[in-house]
Amino acid sequence: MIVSLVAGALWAMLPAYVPNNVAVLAGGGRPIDGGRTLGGRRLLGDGKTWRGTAAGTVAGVALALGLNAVHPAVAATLGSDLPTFPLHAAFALAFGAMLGDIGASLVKRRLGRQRGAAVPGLDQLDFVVGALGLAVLLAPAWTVATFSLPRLAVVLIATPLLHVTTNAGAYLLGLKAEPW
Ligand code: CTP
Ligand code: MG
Ligand code: K
Repeated sequence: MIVSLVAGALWAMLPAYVPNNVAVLAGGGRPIDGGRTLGGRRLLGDGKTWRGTAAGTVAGVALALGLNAVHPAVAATLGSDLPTFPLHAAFALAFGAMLGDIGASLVKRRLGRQRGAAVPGLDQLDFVVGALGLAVLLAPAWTVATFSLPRLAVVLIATPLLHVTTNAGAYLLGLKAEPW
């Protein structure tokens, strides 16, 4: 019961988890803000690039399509009500995750935090808010049906834990400049 609840919540969020990690691997090139500043500070900073954002979004959508393909087998094993991902929901989760992360950088720069500075809480949940927010806008019925309150609670508790461990791992592997 608890296993299928946690599995369902993480499965539903996977297309939102992958984009940020792919952006770390694929990032580089032209920053989205093109170097522009606001009040003497960068609008977003060099850590938010077109390439990272596009690659992260494509990866999240591709992952969702992959999950759709293996859905019958996995659902049979887990015996839970795992969702499949309509294309617009997949896009909303993946691109929304990127938008949430970009929004957080906008906020961090306004607060005077340099690129890479840690802002606990914001760093771990920005992409969840972005993903679920865009999903509610673009795929409202799917989102309400998929993210029951228990699943939402699991997402809010498990995501920061997963985020902290994957980023620490990426740092230890030399893929990321900071461990957060
Ligand atoms: N990245 C990217 N494009 C994005 C998000 C991330 O290219 N939309 C890449 C960048 O190389 C970035 C790295 O992934 O440096 C790590 O992402 P993140 O921790 O979100 O960025 P920071 O460099 O820490 O910058 P910020 O302080 O603005 O979050
Ligand atoms: Mg960072
Ligand atoms: K971030």
